[in-house]
Amino acid sequence: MLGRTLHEEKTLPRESSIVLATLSELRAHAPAIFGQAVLGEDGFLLRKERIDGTDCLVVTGTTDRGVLYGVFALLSRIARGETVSALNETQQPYAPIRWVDEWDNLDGRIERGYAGPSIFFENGNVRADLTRAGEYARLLASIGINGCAINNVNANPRILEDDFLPQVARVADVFRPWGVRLSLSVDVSSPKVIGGLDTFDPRDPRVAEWWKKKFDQLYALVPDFAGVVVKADSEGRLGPATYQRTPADAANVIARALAPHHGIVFYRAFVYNHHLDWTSPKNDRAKAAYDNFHPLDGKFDDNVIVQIKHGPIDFQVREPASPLFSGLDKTNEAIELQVTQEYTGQQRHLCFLPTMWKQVLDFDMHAGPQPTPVKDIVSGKTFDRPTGGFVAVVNVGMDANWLGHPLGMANLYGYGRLAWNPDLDSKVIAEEWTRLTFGNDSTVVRTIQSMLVSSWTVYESYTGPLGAGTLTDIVGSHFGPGVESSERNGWGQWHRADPGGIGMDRTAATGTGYVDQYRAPVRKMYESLDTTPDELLLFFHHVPYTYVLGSGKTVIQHIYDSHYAGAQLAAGFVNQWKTLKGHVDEERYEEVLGRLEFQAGHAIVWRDAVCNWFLGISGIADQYGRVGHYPGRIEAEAMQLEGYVPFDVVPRETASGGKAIECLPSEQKCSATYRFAGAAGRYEIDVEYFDQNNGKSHFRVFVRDRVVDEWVADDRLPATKPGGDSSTRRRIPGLALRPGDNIRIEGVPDGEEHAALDYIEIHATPE
Ligand code: GCW
Repeated sequence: MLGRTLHEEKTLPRESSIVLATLSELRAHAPAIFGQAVLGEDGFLLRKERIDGTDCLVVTGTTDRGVLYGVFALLSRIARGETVSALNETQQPYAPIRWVDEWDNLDGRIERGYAGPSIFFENGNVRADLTRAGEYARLLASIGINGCAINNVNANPRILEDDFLPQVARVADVFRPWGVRLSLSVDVSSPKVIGGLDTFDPRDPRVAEWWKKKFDQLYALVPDFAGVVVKADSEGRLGPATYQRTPADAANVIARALAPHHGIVFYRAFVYNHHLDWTSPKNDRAKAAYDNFHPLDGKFDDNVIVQIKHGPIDFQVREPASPLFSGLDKTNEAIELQVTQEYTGQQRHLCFLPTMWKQVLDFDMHAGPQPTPVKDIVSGKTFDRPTGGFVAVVNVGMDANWLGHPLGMANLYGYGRLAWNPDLDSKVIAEEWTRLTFGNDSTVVRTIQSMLVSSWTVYESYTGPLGAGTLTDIVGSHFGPGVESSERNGWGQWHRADPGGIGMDRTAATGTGYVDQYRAPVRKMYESLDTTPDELLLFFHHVPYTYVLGSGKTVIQHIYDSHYAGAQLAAGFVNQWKTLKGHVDEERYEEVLGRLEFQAGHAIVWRDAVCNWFLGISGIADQYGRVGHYPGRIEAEAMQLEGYVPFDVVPRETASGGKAIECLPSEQKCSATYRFAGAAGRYEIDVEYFDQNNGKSHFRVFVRDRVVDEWVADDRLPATKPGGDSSTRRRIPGLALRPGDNIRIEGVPDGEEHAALDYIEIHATPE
C-alpha cells in the first residue's frame, strides 16, 4: 500500500514507520511509553506514538497472534476509509474460544456444505495442495478466529489412524502462520474401531490409556493441537450410552488425555432421541439437551466445554435461546451458531444471520441478580468459568467465494466480529463488511447494508412463521417447502398443525413442560400466551387458526399475509441490487443477481406451498382472496400438450395445482402450447420448471414460432425429483404479445430429469 518494503529490525526505527511488535519487545525498547500497557491474550493495541523523535504507528499485542489481529484491524480501518492519524485503540476479545467447525468428510464431500468440495480432504486423504486451506486460515485470522475443527462431527474414526496423523499435521502447518489452531472431530468408539480394543467404555482403563497414547502421538506431530469436538449418542452416532455411561464420562476420559498438552474437548449438547413417539403430547425434542446435560453440571473436567446450539431444536429460522445456557453453572459452555445456511436458504437465499444471532446472544437468561445475557454466560463471565465462547459451523468449499453466495460471506464475517465483540450492532457489522468487500461508494454501502439487515426477517416471513420452525423438508434437504414432513415421525421437529390449530404446547400447565427448563422470569413469560412474543408463539403454544395475535391479525391471516409480503420483499432485493449495476464489479454483480432472482422465484414457491397447505388444513380462506388464485397463471397441465404428460407432484402443495407435466425419456422432445388471449402489449413470461441434479434438460420457448429464450436446467439444487427443492423460475422479459399468439415451450429431457414444467405466468410490463 505504501510502496515500501518491510524489514525485520531488532531495534526501533529512526524514521517514521509502522511498527509491529509484541508488547514485551516494546517494553524493552520504550519502557517509558509502553511500560504501563496491559493486554490479555489475543488482544491488541493500535497507537500513534512519537518514539525517539519519530512518528510511528504501533501495532502491538501480548502474543504474535494479537499483533496479527491488530494488523488486520488497522487494514480494516484503512479500507473502510477511517482515519489512522490519532490512533489510540485497545481491543480485547470477549472470549478465549472463537472457533469454527467444518463438517467435511474425508471423501471430500461436506455435510450441509453448499459451496463445492472440501478444501481439506479429497478421496479419503488430506489434499496434496493445501493452498486454499492456508488462505482460509488467513481469512479466519482477519476476523479473529483462533481454532478450526476440519472434519465432520459425524466423525470418521480413520482421522486418528496412525498413518493419517501426519496428514492432518500438514493442515496444522498451513494454519499456524495465521494463529489458527487445528482441531479434529473424533468418534468416541475409536478405541474399539481403530484401536483394536474390544470396548470403548470410557470408564475402562485400557480405553483411557488408548486416548492418552493417541494424543501423545498427535502432539508429537502437532505441538499446538487445540483439541477435539465430540458428537455422541446423537443421530445414530455411538456414545457412552452403549455402556450406560454419561456424556461426562466420555468427555472426561478424552479430556484427561489432552490435559497434559493443554488441549480441550468440546462435547456437543446436541444429544437427543430421533425415534420419539410423536403420538405422545408430552414428548418434546426441545427438552433433550437440558434433560441430558443439566444433571451433569459440575461433573465435567475443567478442559471440557459443553457446546450448545443456540436454540433447543436445530438452527431453525427462529428459536428461543436454549435453556441449557442457564442450566450449567459449574460447566464451561460455548454457543454453537451456524454460518452455513442449512435451514435458512443454503446460500441460495440471502439471509444475514448476525441479526438473528444477536437476539440470542443478548437474551437475558435471568440466571442471576444482574442481567445474564447468553453472551456473558458462554464467555465464562456470568459463572466465572475458566474458558468458553463461540463456535460456528461454517462449511466453506472450493467454490471461488468460499460459501457460494457472495453476500453469504457477510455471515462468516459477522460471526467472527460477534465472537470478538458480541456487543456490536448487526447493522454496524453489515456496514463494515460491505465497505471491506465492495468499497466505500455510499450507494453501494447503503443498499447492501439495508438488504442484509432486513434479509433474515424476509426469509422468515415466507418460510417459517411465528416460531413454528422452518417449514422445510426436514427429512431430506432442509431446503424447499415441506410443511407436512416434520409431522408423524420421530425427529421431533413437530409444529402439530391439524384442522383445529397449530403450535407445540410446551407450557408446564398443559404441554410438554419444556418452559420449566428456564429460570423463573423467562419461564413465566413463555408459559403465558399473553406474554409470549408473537414471533415465538407457535414454539410455545398450540392455538386455533383464529387466535388473534398481538398485531391484531388472526394466526391464519398472518400466515397468508407474511408469505405474500415476504415474497414481495424478496422480489424487491432484485430491484435494489439492480441499482448497483456499474457500482460493483461485473462478475459479482451478475453472480449475486442470479442468486437473488432465484430467491425471488423460490420465495413464490414457498409462499404458494405454505399458504395452500394451510388453506387446505384450516379451511379458512385468505381474507384478500390471493391464496389459490393466480392471475395470469396457466397451469402446464392445462396447456396443449405434445408428448408431455401430466403427473401428480408429491407433496402436492409444492407444485401449482398439485400437478406438473413431464417428458418421459421415451420421447425425444415434448412441447406445451398456450394460445395467448390477452390484449396486445408488452409482457414478461415466467416459466416455472423443475431443475433436478440428475439430468440437464433443455428448454426452448417460442412465440409465433420464433425462439425467444432457451436454457439448460443444470443448476446444482438438492433435488432428484420435481418438487419444492427443484422448482425454479425462468423470467423472460420484454415480449410483445398479440391475441392469438402461440406460446410454445419445448422440453428435451436428460437422464432422470424429465424437463418437467409446472406453469407459466404472464404479466403485463409497464410501458
Ligand atoms: O443440523 C443437523 C444436520 C446434520 C448435522 C447435525 C449436527 C452433522 O441436519 O447434518 O450433522 O445437525 O449438528 O450434528
